[in-house]
Order: sequence, then C-alpha cells, then structure tokens
Amino acid sequence: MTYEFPPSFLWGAATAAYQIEGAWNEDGKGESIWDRFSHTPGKITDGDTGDIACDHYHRFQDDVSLMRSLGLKAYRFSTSWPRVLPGGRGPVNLPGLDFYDRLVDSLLAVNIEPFLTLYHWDLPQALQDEGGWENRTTCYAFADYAALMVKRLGDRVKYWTTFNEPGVVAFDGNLYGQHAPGNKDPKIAYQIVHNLLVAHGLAVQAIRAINSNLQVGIVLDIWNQEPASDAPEDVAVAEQAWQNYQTIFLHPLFRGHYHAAAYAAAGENMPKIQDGDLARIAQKLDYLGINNYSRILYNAQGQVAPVPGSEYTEMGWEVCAPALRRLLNRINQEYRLPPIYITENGAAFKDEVGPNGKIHDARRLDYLKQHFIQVHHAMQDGVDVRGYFVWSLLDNFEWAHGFSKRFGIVRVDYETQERIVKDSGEWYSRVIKSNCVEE
Ligand code: IFM
Repeated sequence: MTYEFPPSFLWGAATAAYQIEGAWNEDGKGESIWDRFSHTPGKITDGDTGDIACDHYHRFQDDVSLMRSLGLKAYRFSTSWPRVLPGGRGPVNLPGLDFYDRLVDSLLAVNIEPFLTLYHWDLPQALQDEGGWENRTTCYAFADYAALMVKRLGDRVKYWTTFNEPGVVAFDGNLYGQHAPGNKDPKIAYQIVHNLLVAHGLAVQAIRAINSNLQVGIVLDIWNQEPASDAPEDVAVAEQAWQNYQTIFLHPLFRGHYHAAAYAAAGENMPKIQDGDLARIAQKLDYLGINNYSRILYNAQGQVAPVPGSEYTEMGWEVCAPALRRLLNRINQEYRLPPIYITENGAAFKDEVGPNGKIHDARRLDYLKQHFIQVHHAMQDGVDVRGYFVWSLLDNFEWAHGFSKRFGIVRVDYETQERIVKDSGEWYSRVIKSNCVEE
C-alpha cells in the first residue's frame, strides 16, 4: 500500500535551543533557568547539563548541510531568549541575534523553511529572579522579545510559534518540579497557565503589529485520553481527564473561555484573570502545532499502565499510532481550528552502533512509519494537516533525563560530536523525496 501526501506537505525535523546549542555562556549569552537547574546537583540524570550538548552553536553550518542532505523541507528550532536578551529585557546581545540571523540565512540558502519557536523553556534567569512566569511583567517582557526577533528576522522567517508546550512549562516546571525552575506549587502552576496564555496573546499582537503577513501559531502537547472499553465508567473517567487537562489550553485559545472542568480541577488555585485577558488570549491563529507521542488509557479505576500487549519506548510511553488519528479527528470536530502541523512526534529507543558503523533503528523507523500513515488517514478524514516535524533531528539533551534518551534520526556521539544518520533518517529522507510512505 502506498500513501501519497500532497505536494505542498512540509516534511521537517525539530530541535530546541537548550537541547542542542551548548555555548551556554559564550558571546554574551545570559543564564537561563535551565542552566541554573542543570547546574544544581541532583536535578538531571548523571549530572548532565546542556553546557555543550550537540555544540550546534559552533556547528550549525554542518548541521544545516546535514539537513540538506536529508532533503528536509522545513526545520523547526527555537531561539534562546537569554542569548539575545541576557537580562530578559534591556540591552540586546548582538552576537546572539547574529547567530540566529546566520542560521536562518543558511537554511534559506538551501531552501529549508525556518519554523521559529520563541519559547522552548529557557527563560532568562534574571526574569526568574523577579518571579518568572508567575509575575505578569514577564508576559510584557516576552511580547517585547517577540517584537525584537520579528524586527530582525521577520523579513525571512515566515512561521512564528510563541510557546512550545505551555502545559509542560506550567506543570512539569511548577507543580511536579521535574523541570526548571523546580517549583512544586499548584497555585503558582495555575497562575502560570494563565500568564503563559496572556503572554502568547500579547506576543501575537506584537508580531502582527510589525508584520501582518506572518504565520503565527502556538504548539500544544496533546495526547488522546482514551477509555479502555466502551463501558460508561471507563468512558467517564477518560473524559474527565481530557477535560481537566487538555481543555485548559484549547478552550481559552479557540473558544475564548476556560472550560468549567478546568475551574473545578484548579479549585482554590484558579488564577487571577484580569479584564480583557480572555479576548487577548483568543487571537486568531494561522496554525496550531501538535506535539504527540502517545496516548493515555483509562478505566474506571484510573490510568491503565502498562497497557497489556503494548510496546513501550525508552521514555515509558506506549506506542499507539492510531490514537493520533483519533486525537486529530476529535479536536477537529470540537474546535474551529486553523491548519495543523504535527510539530513533534518521534521515539526514544536504545540505539546500537553496528560493526559497520550503521545504526539499524528499526523500531524508530516503524514508529515513524505508523504515525505517518495515521496522519495520512486523518487527512483523508478531513483534518487539515499541512506538515510534520520529526522529533528530533539530532539525539540531544532530554531535559531531566539528560543524554540518556536518544530521539534523533541522526546519532550524536557526545565525546566527538560526530553525527551519524540512522536507518530511520535515511528512510525519512526517501519518504520526503518520494512524498510517499510505503507500507
Ligand atoms: O524533548 C522534548 C521536547 O523538548 C518537547 N516535547 C517532547 C520532547 C520529548 O520528550
């Protein structure tokens, strides 16, 4: 069976600044909350840090050549706020801005469409010292940072994402404490949910005020929350879980208000909302990015894990590609959405370098293939998916897991910084070239 994609389908790969750049304190870059967090003993597996990571800051030209050799049509990356504004606001660090300028020019020179994300978790520590995302002044600083970047790059970068996975920022960083800045406080976490949304809205306005022709969107991490059976008790628990978590962002962004379930889940931790905030948040968007890796299954007793008979990745995430199709159909039916890009999807597996130097990562290749097919099905169902970005171009710093999880379609040897294209990368390159997936 052959699944053919539309000629304009944008095949890409994604990364994020802190996970690949390194050069954490070079050329005037300021400290980020992830620098501070990873330098704090006990926070990251094996004491790893992003100080060097994939050394992309120094090797970006080679990495762009690699992208070209793979035939990527688009590259999704993030800019490091403290690299361009070391204090979060105020004096601009020109070498930092110049780095992104050169990166964008290198991409365009080989016809790779840059997809720029303004915030992939590395808040300037200087702003954290003033309360970070809990403090509303950070929202205004973010809009100013967005404006600065658009003024410099908006003549060449067409696609602008405000936030990557605001739910992870709010909850993993401020409720569970596994991510920077490491808070464990529901009141802070829920206020940050709201402040991130306000910052998103302000940034969309700021970007459009400078250039109304740009494509502006946000990226949400959405996993379908599914019942283990048709039994009404299982369905009710799965539905409640969906409403408590997924609607927190989807409702205000696409319906202009919080879902009643989100209020109920927040309880006494419901954030302070100022007049005009909901309208500010619900700006019309040009695209929605979906980061999807798995699903969560529920029965009447709660989450079912592990799911009997299912395959799991190294992250402990169930492999269940059909859930992506169901998810896309669900959100497409329930919200009036702009075009969708799958902005992240991929899998961490233990890779072995074979005696011939090759990496036969059959499980990752199969994971990607199954997800491409389900995206194709969803498009046939009527969901407007315009592109797909594999996570990740390179093995990289997987946050609290450090370098212990490898998601790349290209292996990185962290001792030598050698890059080796895995079988999945070579296969992906053929998919892009033919614009087809063969089953
Ligand atoms: O590595 C992360 C990425 O930064 C955000 N989305 C999920 C990926 C895998 O955990």
